[in-house]
Amino acid sequence: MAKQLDLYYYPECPYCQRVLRAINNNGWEGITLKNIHADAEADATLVRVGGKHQVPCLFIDGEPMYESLDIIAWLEREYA
Ligand SMILES: N[C@@H](CCC(=O)N[C@@H](CS)C(=O)NCC(=O)O)C(=O)O
Repeated sequence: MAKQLDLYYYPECPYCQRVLRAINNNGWEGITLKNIHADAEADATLVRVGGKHQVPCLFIDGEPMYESLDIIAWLEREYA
């Protein structure tokens, strides 16, 4: 079964832009985008589950992964 992938981000964040660019350039599909500046519940979930208020954060089946370069590297492997 496919993993549930949720990317917590906000548009003004350059590290988020880096991840979003990689997603768009590679045509990776099936990633749900959660804009924490537009979605208060997502903002709260990020801190409650992830433990810190930092974006980008990719939730992989509910498990948070921080750091844009780690996220891109993980996605490259997943979508290879
Ligand atoms: N090294 C991190 C840097 C991430 C980072 O600094 N994100 C900023 C936004 S650009 C952040 O979450 N700041 C805390 C906040 O906005 O509350 C990465 O590459 O993902």
